Amino acid sequence: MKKTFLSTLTLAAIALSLPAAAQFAKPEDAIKYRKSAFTLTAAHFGRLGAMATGKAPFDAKIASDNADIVANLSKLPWAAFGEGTDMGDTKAKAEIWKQAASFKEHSDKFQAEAVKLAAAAKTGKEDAFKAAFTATAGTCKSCHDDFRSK
Ligand code: ASC
Repeated sequence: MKKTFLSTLTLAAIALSLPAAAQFAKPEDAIKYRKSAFTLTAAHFGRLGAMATGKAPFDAKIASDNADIVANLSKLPWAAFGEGTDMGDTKAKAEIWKQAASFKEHSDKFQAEAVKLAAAAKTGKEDAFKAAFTATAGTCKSCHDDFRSK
């Protein structure tokens, strides 16, 4: 009983410390993790994009729900760019590790804009949402331009 309680506490502590301390047994696990996070991000960002570009009608609730998800997902990939994860099934460029400070700036910018996008979506104002979407998409693009292979 006591043991079960302790391991529950341990598991809870581990879960709470994620993603900063995300542990990956193998480099390919880290690569799979970050690609999964980006795949989910693209899916939810795509739903926002459809509304921002008029391909779907603007719906404040849908925008807010998806933007919240993007803001949360935006925190996840970065802990999975550790040492030794530059090789394998990845489009990650060597510059990520060679220009680590710049990569961090880019990832911080995306996270900050994603939070602003979620706030803008919450206001229900379509113009504010569109402007924040464009700003966030710009951070995706500039990071991809510098740090992701085609
Ligand atoms: C998306 C998506 C990206 C970004 C980027 C923004 O919807 O999948 O990678 O937006 O195209 O410029």
